[in-house]
Amino acid sequence: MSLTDSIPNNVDLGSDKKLLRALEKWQPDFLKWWGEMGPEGFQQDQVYLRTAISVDPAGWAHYEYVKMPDYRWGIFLTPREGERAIGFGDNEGQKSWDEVPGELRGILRRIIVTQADTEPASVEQQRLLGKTAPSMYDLRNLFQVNVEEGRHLWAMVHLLQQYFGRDGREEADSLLVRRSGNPDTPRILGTFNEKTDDWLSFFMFTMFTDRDGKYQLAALSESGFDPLARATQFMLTEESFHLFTGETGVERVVQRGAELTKADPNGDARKGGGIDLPTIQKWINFWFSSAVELFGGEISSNAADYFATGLKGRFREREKYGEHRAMEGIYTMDAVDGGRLVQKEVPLRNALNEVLRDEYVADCERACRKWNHTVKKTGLDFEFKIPNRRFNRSMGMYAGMSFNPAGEPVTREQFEAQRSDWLPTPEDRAYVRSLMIPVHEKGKIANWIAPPKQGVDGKPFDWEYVRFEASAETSDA
Ligand code: BYC
Ligand code: FE
Ligand code: FE
Repeated sequence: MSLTDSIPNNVDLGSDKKLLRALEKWQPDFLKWWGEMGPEGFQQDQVYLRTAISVDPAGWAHYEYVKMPDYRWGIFLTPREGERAIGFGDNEGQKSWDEVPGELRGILRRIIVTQADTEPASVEQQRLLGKTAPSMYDLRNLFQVNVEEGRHLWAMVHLLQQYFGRDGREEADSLLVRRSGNPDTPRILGTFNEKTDDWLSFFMFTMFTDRDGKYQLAALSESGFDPLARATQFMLTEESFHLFTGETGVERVVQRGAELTKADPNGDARKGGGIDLPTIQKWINFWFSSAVELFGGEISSNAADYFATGLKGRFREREKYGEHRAMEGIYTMDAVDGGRLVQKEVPLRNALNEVLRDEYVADCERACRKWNHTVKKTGLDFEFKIPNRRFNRSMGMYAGMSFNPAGEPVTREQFEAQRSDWLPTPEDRAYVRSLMIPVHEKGKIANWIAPPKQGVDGKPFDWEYVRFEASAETSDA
């Protein structure tokens, strides 16, 4: 199969010889990386996966059994609707760019590289999880997320190779060299170097970290650099499944944890082999506080520049806002001044990271209300809370001070004294890890999690989502 056949695309790859050559050179390195850093084991098994094959909203993907290394990582840009103008910032109303404007080359490359870097990072973080999947359905969903993050890397590498010449090709190579958690060559953003080695963490990651992805991609889908806007729009189509995996995954752990709490005479879910709700809350506290860092500093001249130049807009900039310059506005935030919280007025353009973070926090709180509804239905009296954004920060304005989950200032000593109530302890992690015993048989599920309400692609939960070609020993080795 030629490369143009093996890469489904709508970017006319066949006729762009230079791009084709660059991708032909990069593809073997990508596959080598996938072999080394992608899911460990299962590479010879047939997984029932969705593959993007077109940009038609009614039928953009199809499902089939495929071995992961044979997955067809394609390149798709959402089609343009007529002439597009830059939607915001100082260049509002001018024609959007089909090529990179010389003066914006550096910052645009940086944004694309930062976005790109997260995609392989997440695959690396999740590479061992297949071995402990709680069900065949979850195993398949993990691999679906993994191959699509791989495709997101392709989407960004396409931009780097097509629009950034030799620099872009070098950046594309470096994306396969950095490694999540490696002290010498780490991934760029903090969260993407955290361990994600238990399934509760996987669900938290797809709930909270992939959700940062949704908001960042949405902001980039407003971009005046048209290829970036269209690439990220299409990535968002796939992203909703990742968020679904996280949000419903947490919900299923909550459901089971609540059931087992009710079932135990002393209300101890761990007695029945489940995850108790206070432990789930600690995982929420950890992963939410790690993910909110991804929005950057509260007061940011970078964010102001991205907006002013028309590279990165607000969430749903075109639909939600009537005024797209954001020159006059003032944003009032809780700032730290001499160890105290004070209200501070910030020019809106410098507060745009915070504006995006607001959207994100509201979305997380919506999901949390759903989890609480699930708990309530079991008759248990317990409420989850999304911690305040100031809690447990190591970057930005709040980093130098300590706050409790409600966002109130506490001393460093108070924080340390209560750390084990708020964040996972080594014992909590060991307990959760002890539950991570693989259940790979069709229709079966681990005891610590409830089954999903339905399966994937109209199939039942009890369906063969993975056909193990190799012997069980080999695939589990
Ligand atoms: N870790 O003005 P500041 C996804 C750096 S997730 C480490 O505060 P800025 C996905 C920053 O680079 C979405 N460093 O921040 C999810 C700067 O460095 P310099 C990924 C950090 O630049 C799951 C300095 O601190 N996409 O897709 O406004 C699975 C101060 O900068 C961090 C994007 O992020 C951090 N957390 O905002 C798979 C979109 N935060 O200049 C995929 C592209 C900040 O001092 N990125 N720094 O060297 C951006 O738009 C911006 O880079 C950020 C940072 C919003 C991330
Ligand atoms: Fe992604
Ligand atoms: Fe994702």
